[in-house]
Amino acid sequence: MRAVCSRAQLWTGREALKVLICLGNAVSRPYKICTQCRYSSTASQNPFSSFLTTTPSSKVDLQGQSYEKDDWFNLPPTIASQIARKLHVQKDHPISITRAIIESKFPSQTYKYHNDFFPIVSTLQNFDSLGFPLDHPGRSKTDTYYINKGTVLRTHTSAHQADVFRRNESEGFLISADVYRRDAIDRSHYPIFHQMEAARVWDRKTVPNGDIAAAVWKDMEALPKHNMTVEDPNPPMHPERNPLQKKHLEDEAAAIAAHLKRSLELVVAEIFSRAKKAAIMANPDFADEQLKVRWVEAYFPFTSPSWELEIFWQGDWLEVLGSGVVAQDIMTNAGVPSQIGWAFGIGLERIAMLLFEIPDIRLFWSQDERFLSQFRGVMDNLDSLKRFVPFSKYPACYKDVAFWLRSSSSAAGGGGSTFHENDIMEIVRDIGGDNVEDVVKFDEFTHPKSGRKSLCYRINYRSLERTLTNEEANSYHEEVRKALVEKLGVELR
Ligand code: FA5
Ligand code: MG
Repeated sequence: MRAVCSRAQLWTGREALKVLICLGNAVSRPYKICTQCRYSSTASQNPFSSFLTTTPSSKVDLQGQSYEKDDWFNLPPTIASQIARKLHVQKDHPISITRAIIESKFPSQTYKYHNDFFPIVSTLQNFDSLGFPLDHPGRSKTDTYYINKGTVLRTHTSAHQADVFRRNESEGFLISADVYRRDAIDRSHYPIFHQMEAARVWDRKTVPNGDIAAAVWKDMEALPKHNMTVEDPNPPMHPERNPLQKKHLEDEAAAIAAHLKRSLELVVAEIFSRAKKAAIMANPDFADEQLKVRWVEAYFPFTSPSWELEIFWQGDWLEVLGSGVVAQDIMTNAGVPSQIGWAFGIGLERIAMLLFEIPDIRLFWSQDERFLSQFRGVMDNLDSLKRFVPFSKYPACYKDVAFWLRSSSSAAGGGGSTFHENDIMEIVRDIGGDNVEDVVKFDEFTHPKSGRKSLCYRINYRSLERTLTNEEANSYHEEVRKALVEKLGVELR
C-alpha cells in the first residue's frame, strides 16, 4: 500500500466544470454504457450482479413506513439517513433557488408544481411504467438502491410521470425531487442528486377541430422569444435514429418538438442571464463568453423522438437534460389516450453548478455556515443572487489499495456473482462519507497463469470543511481495506 499526501492546489470552479463537462460529453455518445446516461443505454453484460451481502427477510423502517427486506436490499444507512434532507425545498438552498428560477419559466396556471412526492417507489413506477426492458442496466442492483425486489429509491423523477398523467389535473406539470443512484465518486457525482421533470400535453378531444399541430403552434407563438443562438442541425425526427411514433402525425410531433425546445431554451437563457449578472456583481470587468447551446438526438425508452440539450462550457459540451415526445403507450396506460405531449428531465445540480460556479457536488450537502450563508435571502430577492466564493483549499490525502478479486471458483457465499465497481464506491462512501473526494482505478491486470485479476484504486480523502489529519485518513483507509475483504471477499496485495 502506498500513501501519498500532498498539499492541494486551489481548485477552481472552472477546473471542476471541466471534470463535469468530460462526463457530460461522454454521456452524449450513443449507446455508451455510462451510469450517467443509463437511461439512454440499452443493456449491459451483467446487469444483476453484486457482491454486497444483505440480511435476508426482515423489516426496515424508512420515512415512517415499514418495508419487508429481501435479498435485493442494498440500501446503506448513510443513504437512508439523507432521505429526509430534501434540498430542493430548503429555503435559500442553491438547489431550491435553481428550482424556483426554472419554475418561474413555467406559469402555474398551466403547470402544476409537485415538490413532495415520496422517494420510495415500486419498480413498476420507476421502470415498467416507462417501458424499460427487463435487461436494462438501470434495473441492476449495482446501479439502483433496492429495498426489496419490487421497491426502490427512485432513480429519476420520470418514476412519477405515469401517475401524474393518470391524475389528469392540469395541462402541464413540474416534479422536483431527490433521486438516488449507486455511482462513481468524484466531484460531479453524488449518490443522491435532484431532478426536475416536466410535461405538457394537448388533448385531441378539446383542441379546436381536433387539430393538435395548430393548437401547439398557437401556444408556441405565445411563448416569449430569446436571442440566444442554438445549434439544432438534425431534423425533428429521423426514421432510424429518432423515429416518429406510429400513432403520431409528423406535423403534430414537429410542433410539439418546437414547443418543448423553445420552453427549454427560455430556461437556459434565464439561467445564463442570472449567472452573468452574478459574475458582473463579483467583477464589473467580467467579459462574457459567447454562449453556445445545441440540441442532440438521444434515446430513452419512454420518449420518441428524443433529444438532449448540451451547453458549451470551458471548452467542452455539457449535457444538462433529456427530453422528448412522450411514448403514447404511457398516455394510453394512464387512461388519457387522447392526450399527446412532451416531457423532459433536467439535473438541478448541473444547472446550479453553472449558475453559482459551485465546484464540488458534495458542497450541496454541506451544513457549514460558510456555505449556507452565501445564499441567504436569495429566494426573497432573486436579483441578489451571487456567485459562490470557495472558502477552503484543504489538503488532499491519496491512499492506494490493491487487491486480487476472488476467482469465481473460490467465491464464498456469492458464487457466480460478478464484481462491480459501484460496490467499491459504496464501501468507500459508507466509511469515508463526504471526506472522500474521488476514487479512481489506476491499474488492472490479469495474472497470465492463474487467470486471477488484480485491481488498484487510489482514494483521495479530502474534506471540504477542514484539514484531515493523516491519522484520520489512515483510519478510514484501514476500515476500507477490511471491508473490501469482508464484503467483497478480495485478497489484499
Ligand atoms: C433521465 O434521468 C431521464 N429520466 C430524463 C428524461 C425525462 C428524458 C423525461 C425524457 C423525458 P438521465 O439519466 O440522462 O435521464 O438524466 C437526466 C439529467 O440528470 C442529465 O442530463 C443530468 O443533467 C442529470 N444527471 C444524471 N446523472 C447525474 C449525476 N450522476 N449527477 C448529477 N446529475 C446527473
Ligand atoms: Mg443523459
